Amino acid sequence: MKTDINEFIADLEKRTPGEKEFHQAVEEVIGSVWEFYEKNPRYQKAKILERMVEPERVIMFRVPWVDDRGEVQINRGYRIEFNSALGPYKGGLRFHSSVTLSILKFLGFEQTFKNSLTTLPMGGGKGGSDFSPKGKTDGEIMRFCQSFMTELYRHIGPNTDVPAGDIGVGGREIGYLFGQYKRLKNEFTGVLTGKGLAWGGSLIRPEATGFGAVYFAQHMFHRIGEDIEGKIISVSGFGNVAWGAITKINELGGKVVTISGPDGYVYDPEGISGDKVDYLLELRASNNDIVEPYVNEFGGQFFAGRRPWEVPVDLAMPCATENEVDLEDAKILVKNGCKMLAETSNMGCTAEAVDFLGGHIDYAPGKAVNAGGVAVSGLEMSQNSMRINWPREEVDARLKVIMSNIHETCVHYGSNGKSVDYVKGANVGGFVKVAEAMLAHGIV
Ligand code: 2IT
Repeated sequence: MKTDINEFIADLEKRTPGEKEFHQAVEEVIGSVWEFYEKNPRYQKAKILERMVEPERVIMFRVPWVDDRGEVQINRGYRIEFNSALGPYKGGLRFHSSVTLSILKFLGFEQTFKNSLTTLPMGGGKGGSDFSPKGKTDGEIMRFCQSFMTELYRHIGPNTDVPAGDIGVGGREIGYLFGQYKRLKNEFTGVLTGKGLAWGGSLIRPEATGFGAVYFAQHMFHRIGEDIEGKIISVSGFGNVAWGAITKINELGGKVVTISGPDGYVYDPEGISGDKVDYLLELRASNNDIVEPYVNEFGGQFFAGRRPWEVPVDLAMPCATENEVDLEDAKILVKNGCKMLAETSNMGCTAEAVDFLGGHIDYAPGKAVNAGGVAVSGLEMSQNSMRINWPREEVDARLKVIMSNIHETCVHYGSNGKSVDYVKGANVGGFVKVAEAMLAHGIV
C-alpha cells in the first residue's frame, strides 16, 4: 500500500515515463483527495487510487488515408477507455497535431471525474489523432474520418463507449464518423454525440460547454454577492466553446473584450457582440486557425504572438487548450484586479498558476466549469435511447440544474467557512461516486 503522496507520484512517473500532462492531471487530483483517501481504509485496501490511474483499456491504431494529391498519409489514432465505473466510456475525440498518448490520458483521467460531477451515468474516455484539420480540404477530412472509424467502430457502441467532439472535431467530423460507423455496423444508434439535429443530435449541444461555463461563473459571482452583468471578461480561443461562452455572457449583460488564436489575440474594447459573434463561426469554418482577420472586419487591436491575460478584466475564461495560463499570466491577471478565473478549457492553467490563483482569487477548474458540454452529451444519449427530441427549453433547463448542482458540490466539499477551494471541491466531489461504484463492483 502506498503510504505517501510523493511515493505514489514517483511510482506513477516510473511506470509512465514522459507522460507529463498525465502526471500533472493526476497530481492535481491526488493532492485534493489524498487526505480523504487516507481516512478511508476501505478505499486504500481496495487500491482505488492505484486502479484509477490505470486506464481500463488503451487502443492505438494506424490511420492511413490518401490526400488530394494522391499521396499516402499516416496518422495515429487513439481511444483511451479510462473508467467505466459509472457508465459507458464517454468523452471527446481531439484531432490536433499536438495530440499524444499523454495528452489523451490526462483528458481521459479528468473526464472520469468531470462526468461523475454531472450526476449522469457516464464513465470516462478520450480519443483522437495527431491529424490536423488545419488547411485540409473537406474531402481529405472525410477520408481521414472514414479511415479512423474503420478501426474505431469495433471498440465503441451506445452501451460501451460513446465518443464526441473536442478540438478539431465538430459537427462536420462527427457527421463523417457517424456515417462510416452506420455503414460498417448497419445500425443507426446513438454511438456518438454532437450529432446534427436532423439525425439524432440534441438542441443546445453546440452551445452547451460555453453556456454551462457561464452559468457556473454566474454562481461563483452570486456566492460573493455579485453578478456577471456589467463585468469585463477576457476569453481565449475562438472556437465552439468561446463562441458559446461569449453568446451567453452577452445575454447576461457582461462584456467580452478578447478572443485569441495560435497567431495572437484580439482586444476589442467595444465588446464582442452581435455580428461579431456570428463572425467567429466564419473564422472557424475557414480552417485557417487565425484570429487576426477579425480586426480587418470590426476594428480593435491585434497583438501577435501574445496571450489575452495582460488585459485588465473582472473575470478570465480560458476557452482554448491546456496550460494556456502560466504563473506569469496569473500574476498579471491578479495585479490588474481580476476577481475570478473560470477555467473553461481542460487543465487550462499550469500547476504553478493554479497554486498562485488559489491563494489570491476564486479559481474554478475545468472539470467543474466545462462539464456542461459532456452533460448535454449525456442528455443527447438519453434522448437517443428514448427516441425523442426535447425542446430547447427543456435541455437548457436541465443544463442549468446540472451546473447549479456541480457548483453546490464544489461548495459542499471545498468550503472552509468563508472561501471555497473549487479544486478540492470538484476533485473530491467527482472522486467519491467513482470510488464507491468501483468498491461495489469488486476487484475489476
Ligand atoms: O472535454 C469534454 O468534456 C468534451 N470534449 C466533451 C465530451 C463529450 O462527450 O461531449
